[in-house]
Amino acid sequence: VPKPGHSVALVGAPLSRGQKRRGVEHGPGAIRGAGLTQRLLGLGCRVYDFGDLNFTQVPNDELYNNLVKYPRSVGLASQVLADAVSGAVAAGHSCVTIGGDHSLALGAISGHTRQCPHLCVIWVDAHADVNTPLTTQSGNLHGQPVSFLLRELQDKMPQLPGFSWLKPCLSAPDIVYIGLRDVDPAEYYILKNYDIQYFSMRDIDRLGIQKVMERTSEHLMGRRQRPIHLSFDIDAFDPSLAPATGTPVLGGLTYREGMYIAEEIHNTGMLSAIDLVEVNPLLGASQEEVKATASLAVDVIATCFGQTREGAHTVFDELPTPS
Ligand code: 4U7
Ligand code: MN
Ligand code: MN
Ligand code: MN
Repeated sequence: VPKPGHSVALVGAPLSRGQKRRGVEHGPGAIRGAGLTQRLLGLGCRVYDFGDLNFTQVPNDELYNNLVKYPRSVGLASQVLADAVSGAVAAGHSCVTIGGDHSLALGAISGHTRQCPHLCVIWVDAHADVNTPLTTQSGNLHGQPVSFLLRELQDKMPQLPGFSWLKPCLSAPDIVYIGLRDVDPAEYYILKNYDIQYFSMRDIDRLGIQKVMERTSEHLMGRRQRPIHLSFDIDAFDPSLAPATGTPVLGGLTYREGMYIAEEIHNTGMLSAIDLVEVNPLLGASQEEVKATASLAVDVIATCFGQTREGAHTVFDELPTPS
């Protein structure tokens, strides 16, 4: 008996003010252009494409503290996205947010927790994105979203213009990182001091991706099953596979490791929302590089919804017989 396919909401989030390179606002177009909807339909999913959200730039969006860029624009866009994700999950969909830069995750996760207060987060990234507005060296908000979400960090967070709507909604034990290989000193301090579980590329080298996924499940779901929010930064992959992205770092995930992560997340049966971020079609050296990066993003999402490497997910239940 075929299982009813997943009901998937697609939300385009062309947010780019969380970082300084032009082009990441075209990520949703590139990922759609790589055939995302068709692939999900082919897996038997019902797809509801909500189109791209309209993020208006806030005029006179001055630096916070002489450093943090576009706080009001990022804050407002995240608020709009939070409402969209919350609405999609409330309507019974699994919500896929296609970015856009990674600052959008603070809105997506915050909106998701309104419907699923006990969700957990798997953050796949070369970076920890847990700088606070007071520790960031770049001033870019895409390197800070996790700090806005963690309850334990709130006494270290200044009140940023544009963020008064946001309440911290995650605790340190609720998140696991996979793929880290470029962590700032203050971020390392936070990971260690607040006991945040992470699996760096070195850990993947030592343990293998299978044990990493086992331990991730054990850490997040050992006591009870809970909805998963997957926040997947395409720069987690090796730059040879995902060149069209703003902050590439050598030594990333292989294709097989990335697919294994997505397969295991699908196998939990608990996936509730995904962010797929940091695809920047203006940064590939060629059209081929842009296409490869966007279709890698589609492979991750399709695998999260049941595409397998060993055979079709859709049921084939009768062989033709000769008459
Ligand atoms: B991404 C960085 F300093 N840590 O804070 C920072 F190295 O969403 C990089 O993971 C952040 O791509 C990368 O700017 C943000 C930097
Ligand atoms: Mn990131
Ligand atoms: Mn990153
Ligand atoms: Mn399935």
